[in-house]
Amino acid sequence: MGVVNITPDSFSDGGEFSSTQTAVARARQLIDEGADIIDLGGESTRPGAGGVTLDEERRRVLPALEQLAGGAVPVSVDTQKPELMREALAAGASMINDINALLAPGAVEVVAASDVAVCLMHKQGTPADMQSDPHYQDVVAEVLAFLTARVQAVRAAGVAADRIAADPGFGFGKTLEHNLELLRRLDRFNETGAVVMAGLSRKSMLGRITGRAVGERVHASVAAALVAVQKGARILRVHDVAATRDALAVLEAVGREG
Ligand code: HH2
Repeated sequence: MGVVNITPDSFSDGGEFSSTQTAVARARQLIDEGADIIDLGGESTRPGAGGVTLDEERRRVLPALEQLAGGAVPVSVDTQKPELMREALAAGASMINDINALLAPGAVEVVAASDVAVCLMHKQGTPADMQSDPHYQDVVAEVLAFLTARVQAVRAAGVAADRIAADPGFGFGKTLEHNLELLRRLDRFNETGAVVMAGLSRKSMLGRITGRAVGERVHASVAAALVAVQKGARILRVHDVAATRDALAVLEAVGREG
């Protein structure tokens, strides 16, 4: 899954693709590099982010979606807002990626009334406050329990398990040690019955490990992506598609024997 943030303030690519034209061009570049899904986002959820209005998010996302929907690969929309989910589905989105796990009133119903895929992500707190003091007794058990309950709730509303991805939400209300523990045990998230998705690309945990600024985290991101796949992730949310593709090609070639 190649990420395109149509925002002025995303931590990883803020401002680079904030017009419809640059966002669509970026999406097409990521498709050429081998992305199987494009994830369009119009709201930064970086630590400390304040959120955007529905009108502003709609203005950022829908024009690019309209140009990309029905093209070479399915388009996912990264939003927490049920109203935008509904409009995105009408405009041809194939997936809803919700860092709030469809907890907003009406969100489950919007997805259930469609036939698209959905990603349910865990976070502790909100982007505005989530990194102030993340706290867990047992991070893997708590995130797993949350995602299992959300997968069950969405399935109960009529969404088949093979339409659902579950994502532990690296960096969303987690310390470096919490993130590492989740990555070590990522295979456990298959217990949710959903496809496991992971977003580690360019995140600050990689900056903490390597000492590198956000624009210099490609190698660390690729290493993290390979670990995630080996631990069972089936969808990788990444900014650097070509580099990740090459690494996955090596992994697949090694695994092909037998
Ligand atoms: N991470 C970000 C945003 N959306 N969705 C899922 N499912 N998993 C993630 O890990 C995830 C996500 C944050 O990264 P990015 O979009 O690059 O930055 P920003 O939120 O600042 O736009």
